[in-house]
Amino acid sequence: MATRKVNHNHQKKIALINDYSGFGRCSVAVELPIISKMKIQCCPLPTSILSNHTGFESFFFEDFTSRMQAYMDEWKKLDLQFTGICTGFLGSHLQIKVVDGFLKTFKKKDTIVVIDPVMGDYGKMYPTYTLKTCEEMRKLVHYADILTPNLTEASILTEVPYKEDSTNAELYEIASKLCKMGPDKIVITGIVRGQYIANYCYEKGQEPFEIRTMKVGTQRSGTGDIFTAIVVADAVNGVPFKESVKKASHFVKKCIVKAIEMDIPLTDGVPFEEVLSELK
Ligand code: PXL
Repeated sequence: MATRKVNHNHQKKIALINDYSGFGRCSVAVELPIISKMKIQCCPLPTSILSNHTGFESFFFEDFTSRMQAYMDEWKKLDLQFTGICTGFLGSHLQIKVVDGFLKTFKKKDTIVVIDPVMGDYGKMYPTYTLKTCEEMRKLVHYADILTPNLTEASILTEVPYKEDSTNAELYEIASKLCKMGPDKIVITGIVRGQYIANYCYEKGQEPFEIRTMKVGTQRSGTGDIFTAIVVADAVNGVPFKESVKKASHFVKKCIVKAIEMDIPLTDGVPFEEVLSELK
């Protein structure tokens, strides 16, 4: 007797490849609730498990690289089809290779791939990053439809020296170089412009634009992950890029304002739970 195959693909879903940090509100811990709130099923593939993120003095860390293939194989057996795939913090060049395999297997013609090339900040690479990891990350960028680097990451990827006060002409040059590497849409995040924070947006064949929000307080962990989660969920929901970047910037600002109001330590991320119901 032939068995009827169950179809697990009646709802849009996003595969989320990122670390699981139990405290500090970053990566999967913030992206999953945001994607759910935006009415998309979220399927996390953990890259590592941490008690709390690396911005704290001490943390427990377990690398998941050697388990990822077996985990992916089960998803293959279930014939899961993803409308979106989103990648974040990747710990080693070996892990990037595994993610490359995931994209080869699960990226279909209509899958939207968003890559947040988490590599560094303030002009410096994170200590876990090596030249080899950067090289592998450059290869991964090739799969992206949307790329969400900060200025440090955009500079590392394009090998353009980091300049905090890059002009729009310089940002255009960096973004067009990134576009030639694969993605059609790029948003370079967190550019300090006096009392504003700007996101420089580049869309292939269109006039670039900048979305500015008033700078409040200092940067906090996890805000980049919130930003990327909104961008990927909106892309899957068919929201235009400009509208989506605007929404993400304003939501992040709202979360930071709430964090200041509640006197949340800088390490602890932002209390997005307090304002999540306002996210559409
Ligand atoms: O939000 C970026 C991030 C993600 N994952 C881990 C981190 C950080 C930033 O510190 O430590 C584990």
